[in-house]
Amino acid sequence: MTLAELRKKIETKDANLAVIGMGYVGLPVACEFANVGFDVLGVELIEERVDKINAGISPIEGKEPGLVELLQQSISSGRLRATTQYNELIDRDIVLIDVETPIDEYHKPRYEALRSAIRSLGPVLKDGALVIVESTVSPGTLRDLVVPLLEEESRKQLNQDFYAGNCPERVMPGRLLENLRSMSRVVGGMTPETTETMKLFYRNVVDGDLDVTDSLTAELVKTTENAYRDVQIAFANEVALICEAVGGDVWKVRELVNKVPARNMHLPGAGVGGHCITKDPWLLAVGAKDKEVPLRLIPAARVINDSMPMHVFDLLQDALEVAGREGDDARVLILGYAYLEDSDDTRNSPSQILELSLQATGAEVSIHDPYVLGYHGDLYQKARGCDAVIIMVRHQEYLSLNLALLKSSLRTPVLIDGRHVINSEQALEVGFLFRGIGQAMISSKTKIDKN
Ligand code: SAJ
Repeated sequence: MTLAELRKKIETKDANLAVIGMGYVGLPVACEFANVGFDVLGVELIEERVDKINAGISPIEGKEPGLVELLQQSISSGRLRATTQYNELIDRDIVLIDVETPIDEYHKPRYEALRSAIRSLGPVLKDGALVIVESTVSPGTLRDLVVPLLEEESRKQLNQDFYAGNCPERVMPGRLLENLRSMSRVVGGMTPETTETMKLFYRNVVDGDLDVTDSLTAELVKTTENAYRDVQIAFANEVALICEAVGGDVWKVRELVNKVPARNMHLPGAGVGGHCITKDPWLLAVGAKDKEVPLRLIPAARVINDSMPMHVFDLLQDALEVAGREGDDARVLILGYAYLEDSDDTRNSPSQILELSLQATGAEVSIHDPYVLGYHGDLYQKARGCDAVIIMVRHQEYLSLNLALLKSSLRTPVLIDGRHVINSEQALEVGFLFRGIGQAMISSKTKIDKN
């Protein structure tokens, strides 16, 4: 099949597709294309997940507006089906690859899932098929890994017997469908004609801009857009540390800095979690490192952001010392275990690092999070008898804390604010020993009354 023939089949929606990897990215994509009339085969290794999908049950935790209904429509219309069997891909015109691409402790990409998907796809790859990598990969991966492996496993030639490109995902947990439809996408084929064919295909589900370019640029854009955010957050965090040291208030500083045109100082905080911002800067860096490019800023930003949970730990230890409560017999309540406000997603959460560090000192740690299973409950009850409360996530519920009630519940009134939720003056008026990221150290002579 030529690309011209494939474009005709896309226009009449006779082109069928497969989505390899039915997770946060693959499932919504499969549902969206099925919903606009394409025949979609979802390929997934985990049998239990396949069964759930075929029964119209979403395997994704957390609230995803519209996803369950869309999945049920797609399954009942017969346009979406899931399987564990790669040999069913034999008739697929378009194959989307949405598998995980994590990094290891040495910040190297782990492409096992990607390689395994390609090795299974190769032998059954249809003549003239279009393979699109949506997973986030380091720049050059399609050219240097995906295509050569696919040619070897399929015994086919790129741009003769099959076509390939990148269209990096831009989804966000909690807004999977909304982002998929509205966010612009970068469409990068290995040839301009492949790119045009991909654009025609994605126009069926994406209302946002489809920015056409080449495959390498698409890989660079995706990893750069997240590395940019990580560096910006690290800058804000470093300014916060300076403000603490010199007696300033980083929130006031940020407000006034951002009044200056072309300034966009991000939010300092208790750390950077999630599976995008923590990983993509390393994916961007790895390509350059192999070429001996002296990378200093991007790795440094990761180090700064990864250090912030321990900075919160230090603020707590300082406050406990002033309060005369040693770390090893302290009882601490962490407010917020997800990595992001009003989310239940705990991947790479800064709170997990803080919890482990506190437990290592012998402190007794309890956790409250209205979204994360196992940590629900009345936070004032949980605060009873504690020596400190630490706010790690800006969940809606924490924006209206009853400070007087919270203080009366505590054994020692220490309040650490990792996300600028609390007005420090109010905290002091109520009698807390307060420490906030980016806010001046309250004088250690602050008089406090222990309950
Ligand atoms: N964070 C800060 N300061 C900030 C912004 C975020 O400390 O100024 C922290 C958050 O608390 C969180 C982490 O960084 O722990 C990540 O927050 P995020 O808002 O970047 O959320 P993510 O990780 O879900 O990032 C996604 C990304 N979207 C995609 O990859 C498609 C990212 O590119 C988006 O910029 C981001 O959402 C967004 O804008 O919402």
